[in-house]
Amino acid sequence: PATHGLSVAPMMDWTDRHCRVFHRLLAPHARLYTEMVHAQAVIHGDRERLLGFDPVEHPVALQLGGSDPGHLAQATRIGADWGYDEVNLNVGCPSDRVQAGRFGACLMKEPALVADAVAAMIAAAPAHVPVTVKCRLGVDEMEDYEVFRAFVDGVAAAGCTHFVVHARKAWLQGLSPKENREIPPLRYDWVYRLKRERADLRIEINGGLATLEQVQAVMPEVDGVMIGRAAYHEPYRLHLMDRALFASTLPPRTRAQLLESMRPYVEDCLSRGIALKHQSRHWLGLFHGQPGGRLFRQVLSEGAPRAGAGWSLVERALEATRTG
Ligand code: FMN
Repeated sequence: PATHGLSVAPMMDWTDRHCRVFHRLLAPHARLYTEMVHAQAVIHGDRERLLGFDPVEHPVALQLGGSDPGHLAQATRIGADWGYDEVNLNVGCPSDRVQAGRFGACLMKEPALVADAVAAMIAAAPAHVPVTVKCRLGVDEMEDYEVFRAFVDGVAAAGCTHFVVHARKAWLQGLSPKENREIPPLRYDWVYRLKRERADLRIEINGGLATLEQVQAVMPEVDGVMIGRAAYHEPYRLHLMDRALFASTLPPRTRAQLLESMRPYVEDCLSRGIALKHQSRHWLGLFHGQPGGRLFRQVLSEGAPRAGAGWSLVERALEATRTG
C-alpha cells in the first residue's frame, strides 16, 4: 500500500514557514512540521506570527508542547481552525527549559498524563485532523522495551494511532539537547519490533537517517521516515528521497531549477518587507558538496543581511555554482 510516508522533522529555529515553503518545493509529497509551539503561546500569543503559514505548505502539521490537557485541547482547536492538517504532541524534546514546564521528553515518564492530554486533543480536533505523538524510546534509566511499548499502548488507548519515534532515549540531566541527539545510541530494532507487534498503529521512524540508501533500508519495517538534520543541512537529499519514495517518473530537477522556482515567493516576501536573509539562511546547504557550493553559501550568507539584498544576489550565488 502507498502508505509509506516521508516527513521533515520539527526543528526549533529552523523549520519556520520560509523553510517549509522551500522544503515543499524540494519534496512535494513530504509532510512538513512546524517548530514546536507551546500550547500557552498558541492560546495567548500573536497567532499570525506563531501559526501563519502559506497554503503551498500543505500537508503541514503543527507541533505543540505542553502537558496540560485543557490547554493542549484549546491549542489543538485553534491550530485546526488555522488549517493545519495534523496536530503533533512533543514528547521528545529534552532541554532544561522544557523540563521546567513539564513537557517534552520528561513526559515519557508520565504515560497517563500524555494519554489524558491526547484524549483531550482528539476530542477538540475535527475528525479530519489527526492527533499524533512524537516520542523517544525512553528517558534516563528507562532501558526496557516493554516499558516503551506500554507507553505507546497507553497513548494508543486514548485514541492516538500515529507515532513518530526518535529511535534513541534522552538523558534529562547532564546532556545538552544537541548531545541528546547524538550520544544515546540509535536502536531502530525497538521501532521495528513495535511496528511488528502493533501492526494497526502507524509507526514512523526518526533519527540519524541521512541518505536515500538508509531510508530505503528502514522503509520495509515501518510506515514512514522523518528526516531532520540531513534535510536541513543538505536539502537536495529531500528532493532525491521524495522522488525515489514516490516513484516519480519525471527527471529530477536541478538545484538551480529548484531555487529559481522560489523566485515568485521570495519576491512577494521582499515586497512585503521580509528581508532576503529570512529565506536564504535555509538554502545555504543546497549546493553542499557541489562545485561552487562553498562560494554559493558565502555569497548568500554575506550578502543577504545587507540592506536591499534582492533576487539579483541569488542570481550571483547561482552564478558561482556555474563557474565552479
Ligand atoms: N524535535 C521536536 O520534536 N520538536 C522541536 O521543536 C525540535 N527542535 C529541534 C531543533 C533542532 C535545531 C534540531 C537539530 C532538532 C530538533 N528536534 C526537535 C529534534 C528533531 O525533530 C529530530 O527528532 C532529531 O533531530 C533526530 O532526527 P535527525 O537525526 O534526522 O536529525
